[in-house]
Amino acid sequence: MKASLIAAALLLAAPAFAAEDAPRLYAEHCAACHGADRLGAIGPALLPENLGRLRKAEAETVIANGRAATQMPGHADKLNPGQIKALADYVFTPLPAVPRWGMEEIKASRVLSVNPDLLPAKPQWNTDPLNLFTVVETGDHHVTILDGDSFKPLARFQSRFALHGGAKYSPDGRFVYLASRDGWITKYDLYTLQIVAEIRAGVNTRNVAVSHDGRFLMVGNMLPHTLVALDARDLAPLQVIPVVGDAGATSRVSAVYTAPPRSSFVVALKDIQEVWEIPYADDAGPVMNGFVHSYEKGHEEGISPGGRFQALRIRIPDHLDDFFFDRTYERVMGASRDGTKGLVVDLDIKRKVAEIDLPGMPHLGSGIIFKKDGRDYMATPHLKEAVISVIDMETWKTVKRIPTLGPGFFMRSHENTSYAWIDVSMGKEKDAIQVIDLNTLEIVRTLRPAPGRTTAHAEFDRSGKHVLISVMEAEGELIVFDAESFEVVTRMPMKRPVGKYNVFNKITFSSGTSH
Ligand code: DHE
Repeated sequence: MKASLIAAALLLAAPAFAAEDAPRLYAEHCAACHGADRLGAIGPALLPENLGRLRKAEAETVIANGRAATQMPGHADKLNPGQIKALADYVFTPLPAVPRWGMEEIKASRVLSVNPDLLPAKPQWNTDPLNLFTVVETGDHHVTILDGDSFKPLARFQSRFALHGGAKYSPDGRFVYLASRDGWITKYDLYTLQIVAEIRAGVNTRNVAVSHDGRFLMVGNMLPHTLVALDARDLAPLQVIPVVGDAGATSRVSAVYTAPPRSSFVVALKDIQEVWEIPYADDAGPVMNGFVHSYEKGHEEGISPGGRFQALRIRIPDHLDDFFFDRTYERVMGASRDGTKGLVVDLDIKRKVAEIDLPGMPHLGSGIIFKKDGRDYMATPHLKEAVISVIDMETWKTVKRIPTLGPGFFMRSHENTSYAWIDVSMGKEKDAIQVIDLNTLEIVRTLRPAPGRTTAHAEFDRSGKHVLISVMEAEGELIVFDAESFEVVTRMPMKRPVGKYNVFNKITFSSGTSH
């Protein structure tokens, strides 16, 4: 047979995956995590406007091999190259209409369960209100409120689907705010153990920040490309801020955090090379030479020049997937997940002031600050490298790379300990927790409290005497360690407990934990 005939025969024999197969393949392999409507659920929204920096060829590689440091598995064993290509084409095809999620829709979604003005002034239980932990159990989408003295639960309630990111507290530690990947923000009262209000601020949400004065929440969305300001009292929406750069390019939000001494929210963006600062103090004064994009209360569409919250935009030479403040909150260390260099942006000088050697997907949001010989150092895990980087916060030089048993997600310490606890859950030795002596910068202990099971995310109690660790499995557990002897104190069964957040450590902005 001639070569051309063989080719034709092979072509006929190969299964044809026409575009119409893609919706079926999507429903079968993708919808459970990314939503039947492609608008995101546990996984992000899969729309051309949300795939950002990803190219179609890279999308095919991700579908085939999975994505490091996420819950995205590889599909090469289930799908052939034709099917993978059909799926990549499909997710790059625009939806006939992306649902609008503006002020009107946000407002209509709000559920106010309790009048915040009628809540009793004191806790309805008798334990240390500042040593509570909020524990997020994604196994069955519940939250446990745990007494950090007795390690007994005070309450357990159903949460929204797939909470992600740290629980955030009001400055007095009374209220906890939770964000779900599908846009819901929940306000929960720890004194009376009940939900106060809920609102859907986005279709696909990144995270939420609480102003240090307790008045405002700022929600960062992946879809639509907006920031949404809420009244912390009752979650009433105050303003929708479109995330728009030069020439009308819009962006997903990478993260929004509060900067207490600046009375502002600081925002990193996935698709635009800018950092935004949004002041919230009443006397914030005029916004300097930044561009103002705001969406005033009552405005339905477009960009208005006014609005309570205005964004000052700082141009930078990279996209930031996450960032970390120095102790003064004047400088932001940021990094793109696929880059090799981190950068330092000075929020006062309003430009990049240094570069940091940071390959291997640093997970900056999980970093800690600690003092050694009177100097501030920052330490961060990497999602793709078996190492903890230690960075001098004056020179911005990487002074040490501590080899670990594998890449990891989280790192924690506390003012009353000289140890930092890390997980190595992104590598093969998922069950190991390692302890670093911050004086010698050496690993001094490797613990395997649940052999063979994924173990991650440490958080200290208020005193720094105990460390809580998660066995992140469907039938998982929370394990409490003595922070000095490394002995197990107690264990509690939980349903995939992902994160736990101590009230005191969060509201005092402990340098050993995230804020
Ligand atoms: Fe997270 C916090 C980004 C995947 C569990 N994660 C955060 C924050 C960001 C972030 C920006 C800080 C938000 C905050 O607290 O305000 N996470 C990302 C990603 O980009 C990444 C790699 C991919 C993605 O899916 O978006 C990712 N994260 C995961 C997971 O797969 C984890 C392990 C399990 C899950 O349920 O999603 C996970 N992320 C967490 C946790 C925190 C978090 C537990 C809060 C840590 C803390 O102590 O504050």
